Amino acid sequence: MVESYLIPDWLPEPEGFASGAPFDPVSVAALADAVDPTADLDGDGTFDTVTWTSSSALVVATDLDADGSTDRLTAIADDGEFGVWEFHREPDGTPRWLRVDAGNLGPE
Ligand SMILES: [Ca+2]
Ligand SMILES: [Ca+2]
Repeated sequence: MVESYLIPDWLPEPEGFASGAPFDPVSVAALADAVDPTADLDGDGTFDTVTWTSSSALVVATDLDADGSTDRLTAIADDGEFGVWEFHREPDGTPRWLRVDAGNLGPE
């Protein structure tokens, strides 16, 4: 069982984010960067992933290139709605979070 952090109260719950409700990847990534990763998603021996849970959602933050900054965020609500965001840097250096996937995991 992977250790999970509790989603703090000040963070908007990611429920409904796939339909455009606010989810702030910048805040979530900052949160992820501030704590120690608790899971090794790619199995290379270095912890790279932080997860949070609340009563209604699960958030997974991964540092893909092991530079200490989160590059990918996945949020899954308990109704199966999910969204995936990836960190990109514009040619001029401006950081940007792009939503790369969204949908619903539900079977129906
Ligand atoms: Ca790893
Ligand atoms: Ca990184």
